[in-house]
Amino acid sequence: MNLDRVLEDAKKVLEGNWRGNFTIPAATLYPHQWSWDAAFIAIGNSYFNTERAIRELEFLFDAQWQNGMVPHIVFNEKEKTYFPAADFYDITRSPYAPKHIGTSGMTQPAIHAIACYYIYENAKDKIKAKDFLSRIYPKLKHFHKFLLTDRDPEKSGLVTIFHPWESGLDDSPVWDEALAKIRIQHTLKFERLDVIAVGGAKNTIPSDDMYNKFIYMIELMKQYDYDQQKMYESFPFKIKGLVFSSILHIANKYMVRIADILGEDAQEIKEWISRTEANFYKYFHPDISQKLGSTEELLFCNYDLISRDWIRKRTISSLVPIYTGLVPKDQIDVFEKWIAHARSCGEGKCHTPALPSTDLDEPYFKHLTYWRGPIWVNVNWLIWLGLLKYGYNDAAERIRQGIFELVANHGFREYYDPFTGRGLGGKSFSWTAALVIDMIKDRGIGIPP
Ligand code: 2M8
Repeated sequence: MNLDRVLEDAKKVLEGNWRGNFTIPAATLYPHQWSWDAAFIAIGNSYFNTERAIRELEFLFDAQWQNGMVPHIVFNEKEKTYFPAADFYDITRSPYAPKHIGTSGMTQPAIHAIACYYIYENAKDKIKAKDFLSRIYPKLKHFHKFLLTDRDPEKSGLVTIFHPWESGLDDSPVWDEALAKIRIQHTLKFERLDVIAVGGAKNTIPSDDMYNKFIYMIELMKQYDYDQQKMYESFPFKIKGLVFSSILHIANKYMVRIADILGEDAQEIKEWISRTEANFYKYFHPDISQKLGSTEELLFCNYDLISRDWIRKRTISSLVPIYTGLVPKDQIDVFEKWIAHARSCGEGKCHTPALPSTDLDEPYFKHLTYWRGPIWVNVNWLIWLGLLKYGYNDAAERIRQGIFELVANHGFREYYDPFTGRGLGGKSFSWTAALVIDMIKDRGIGIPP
């Protein structure tokens, strides 16, 4: 495989999606700036375009809410191909929302501190990069504090999400039961523009049922005027997010590194880290009396704060915590076996060793549908880094090569059919390109501390 060519093609994807201040995830389908996409994209750009990577994150954080929330979408008002747009969110209802630009009213995983550290590490001009760090650091801290106060009144060190979109793994089977309990009180009239953007391939995007709930939940957030405290009291969807909390834990570790570079006191961040360490198992391991991973049901699970129960679904979310480094050494072998199992279940059916988003044996697995089965590069990237951290270099390399094979043969797509490798969803997809750049460069910057 010619990785030099893959690298050049990946750069071209990022170049093509650059819009002057930010990078779109993919043309037509996602014409605005998305929060965690921006962080992944900045990681890719950090290798060859420091300024652009910095601009990407500064533009995003300019839209930060006064309560610290970084919105999951920053809208480009000229673009009309995406629904729901700024007018639908109507963030003017919140006193904390920015006035100069339209944003969504929810957030997404906090990968940004990690991206900022990449920018510093890869920058040739360290003075400029340090200047950037000093500008962004208080904003990052404000964001993390929002997540660990407004979204964690329990002081668990783990983040509560109010909408599946906040997880980033939109229609994952993980949310099915929680969504089923939400009753749509009045039907909203809207047109699904994503159907048009994927050329009518309805089986590759979330079902209408799910999508109607997603939109209805935004309507509900508006009824709360996006008031986080009130939402915490009675919003009908409240889940301690496993992937979100895993990422935040590592982002806090990178915050300590950034604080060291800047000579800042990291005491508060270290306290957040200790909180997460103390509670991760309590919230996310369904039966502490039994060993993690002794069955697949005993892997990590998201925790539903409303039903007060673990969400026992076999999806890639359960495997992502290898990225946190919180799996004890004596249980990590078993954990790694489940990672291999997720790939090979349905023996020989998978096209490459990259992991599908849902276990192939489950009735809710769908090989073409968004986060219900296809392979996504960003979650594979997290697991790749987690495996490297624990020294499972061969297993990590299999995933890396699997991803290379997908992009080399099927292009930089949003997601891939695990059976055939066929590319699905958005074309020339930015985070796929950005994270492939990181996997090719393989400098170890992202191996969690
Ligand atoms: C997908 O989510 C958006 C809603 O935020 C959508 O379906 O319209 C998800 O894959 C999410 O993780 C991603 O950030 C976004 C843009 O790539 O698309």
